[in-house]
Amino acid sequence: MGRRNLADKRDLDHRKRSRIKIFDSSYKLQSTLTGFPDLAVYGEGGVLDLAFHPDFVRNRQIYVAYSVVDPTQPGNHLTQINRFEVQNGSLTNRKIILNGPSSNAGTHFGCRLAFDTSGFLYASFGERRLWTLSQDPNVLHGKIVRLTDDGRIPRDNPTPGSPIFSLGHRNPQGLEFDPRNGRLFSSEHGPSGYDAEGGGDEINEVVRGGNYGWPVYHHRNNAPGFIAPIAEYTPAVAPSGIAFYTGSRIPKWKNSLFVATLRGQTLLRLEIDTNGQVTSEERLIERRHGRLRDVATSPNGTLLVISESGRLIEFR
Ligand SMILES: [Ca+2]
Repeated sequence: MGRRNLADKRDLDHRKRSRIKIFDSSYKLQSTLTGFPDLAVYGEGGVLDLAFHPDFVRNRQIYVAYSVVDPTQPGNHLTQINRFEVQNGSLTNRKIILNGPSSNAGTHFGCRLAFDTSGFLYASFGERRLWTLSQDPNVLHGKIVRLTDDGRIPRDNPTPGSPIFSLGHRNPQGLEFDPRNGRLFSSEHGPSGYDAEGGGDEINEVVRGGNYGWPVYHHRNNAPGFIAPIAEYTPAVAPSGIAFYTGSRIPKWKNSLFVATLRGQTLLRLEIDTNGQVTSEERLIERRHGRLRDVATSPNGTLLVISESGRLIEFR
């Protein structure tokens, strides 16, 4: 397949610069959205992810996860999910969908957003360096949550009255549904040395009510009642955004799960069978473009990768 480097054309890094850039299908900058109420860039925090409402074309709603000062805990920041309408190039009608985990640490925010085909919103939260809380069902540290599109708790969540869908996560920075069957997958950073031996980065299939072990079990350690990763990386690759390739331009990549890695500076391509098992793995563009932040299928059917420095790479 061909590959083109759009590096000098555009900076798509929306993560920490407090803006969302909108491009046309030929990657020409159309407009920029700014003005996130209460946004407080702090450590690894900032603008973390955005998701389009499944009915965006009609209702113009987007969801943006970003860090804000915790008004109830001086010195703390929390991850907040906000919904906006995009009207005339501006963000309007803000609604706070969820206040996520709070901490005074500047790390392990997560956070990724994804909608399932029934219109429920999922978000992945890191443990904000308060690792024992990943096992605490009363707080949102180290959890993946499931909400209605206006932030209510669905009646059929695993625990009635709780937004928690799964627990025992450390710092999940990738979240995506398999388009073939609706199974949910996440990427997650393993321990850094201060909290357990380093490495142990994970790709998980996220199931309802699942416990992914942190901080009790990590790497490939496991015990009954806990779910081991479907792929594990030691030494660490620092997995960030993930995406299933759903385009038609590169047929042999169809339905592969791609993982952008930061420390690994590589794009992983995993083939996952319909039982959620990894059957093959390939490493692409290793150490060619620095740290890779995110990956997506484009509306043109190509595969797009964005680097930490704002370089956009297109496979076509
Ligand atoms: Ca785990």
